[in-house]
Amino acid sequence: MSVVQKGGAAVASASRRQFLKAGLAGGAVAAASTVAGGALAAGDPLITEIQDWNRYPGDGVDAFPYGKPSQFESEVVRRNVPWLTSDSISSINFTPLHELDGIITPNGLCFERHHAGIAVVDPQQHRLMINGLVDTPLVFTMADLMRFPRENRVYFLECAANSGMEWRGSQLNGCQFTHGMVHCVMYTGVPLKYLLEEAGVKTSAKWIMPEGADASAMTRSIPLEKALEDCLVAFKMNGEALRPEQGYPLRLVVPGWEGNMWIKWLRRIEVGDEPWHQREETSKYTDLLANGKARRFTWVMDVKSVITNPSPQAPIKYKRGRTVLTGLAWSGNGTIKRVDVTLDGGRNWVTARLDGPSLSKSLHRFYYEFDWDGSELFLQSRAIDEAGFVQPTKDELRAARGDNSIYHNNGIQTWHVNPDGVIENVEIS
Ligand SMILES: Nc1nc2c(c(=O)[nH]1)N[C@H]1C(S)=C(S)[C@@H](COP(=O)(O)O)O[C@H]1N2
Ligand SMILES: [Mo]
Repeated sequence: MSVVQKGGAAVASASRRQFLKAGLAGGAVAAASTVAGGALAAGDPLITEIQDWNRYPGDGVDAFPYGKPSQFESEVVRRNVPWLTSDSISSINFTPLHELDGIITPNGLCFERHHAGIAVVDPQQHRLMINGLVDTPLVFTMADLMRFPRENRVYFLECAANSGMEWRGSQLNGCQFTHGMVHCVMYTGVPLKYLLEEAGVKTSAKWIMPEGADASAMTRSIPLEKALEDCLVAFKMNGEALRPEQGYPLRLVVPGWEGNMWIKWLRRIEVGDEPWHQREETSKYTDLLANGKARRFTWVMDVKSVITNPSPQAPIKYKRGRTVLTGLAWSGNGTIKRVDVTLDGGRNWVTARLDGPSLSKSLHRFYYEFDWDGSELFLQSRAIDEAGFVQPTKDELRAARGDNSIYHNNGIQTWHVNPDGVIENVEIS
């Protein structure tokens, strides 16, 4: 749909009719509302003068053998919160969700979480071993792996610590920081099932333990059932080789489950009959409850959503009128069935419009178009997944799990829109 921003009135009104006919979710667009620049600005040099880019030829092909974003998009980058960790080797940065649209995260913007920095692994020298409770221990080269049938699947990866700083109250001002430990790409990889079948899993086997080739040698225990169901040994993201930050040349994909289990620089998979209780599944990534006990394992990333625009890093820059609200929803239980949004902190809810592919265990994009009257708003979104789970309020989460938790915060987020369009992270639940 093209909303005409400059040009003749006739064109503008035709497109206005289409715009209204297309049916906005929630409907209420006042007839008088105009978009910025709707009226022809007499004498605007950007219209009347020929600009340089319109006059001189640009760079030829091959000026950029590997293309990159426009120089005008230099603000669209991952960002770190320096006080969060003492160094950048075991640290985290965040996906700029407020700058993106659709459901796919561009490779260069996928958030990074490393426990010992980015391993630089030569694919020629990389090996994947399968050992433990198998008939034949095996070692695969990358070339060996290319001879197995592969699959292409779009999945989100969310760190269990995403929104962790927000557990006790609102902290960080921007959805990049509150919700940006999530990315969603199309993986190409070999189903782990084929590799385990090749080695011949013994009947006593119940668990696998993938291990990374980085200096943290990260290890996690994963039930064999999940390994056989939908895990992938992936070597491509969005069609090209994994980025070094994402585990080049090989990473484990564990759909719908917490990011920590998606071992990067995957070098070994041990098959066993019990979980190993490694550091990352005991002292870390477990949910400490009010009574001081911790949940043993919490694997699935529950239903969650966030409004990405408007939001603190994406304020409203006009006084009133036509406004596009958009955001992301996801669930480790499958697809998203519905997203509701409220402009008044939960008194009235309307159903948002889902647009784009609805793929199991991947990000979903929602929109709600409305006419802002310039008054203060309390924006929230609430997602419902195909299993019927409804995203909880933060109070509901704290009632169930107490104040000590960090991980697995899927509570409803509130943005406070001030009449001047400035937006803040607040909590009203
Ligand atoms: N080998 C290895 N795998 C790892 C990690 C790591 O530090 N080393 N970090 C884990 C954590 S905690 C998360 S959230 C995800 C992050 O994946 P990303 O860097 O692609 O966003 O990778 C996981 N896999
Ligand atoms: Mo993580």
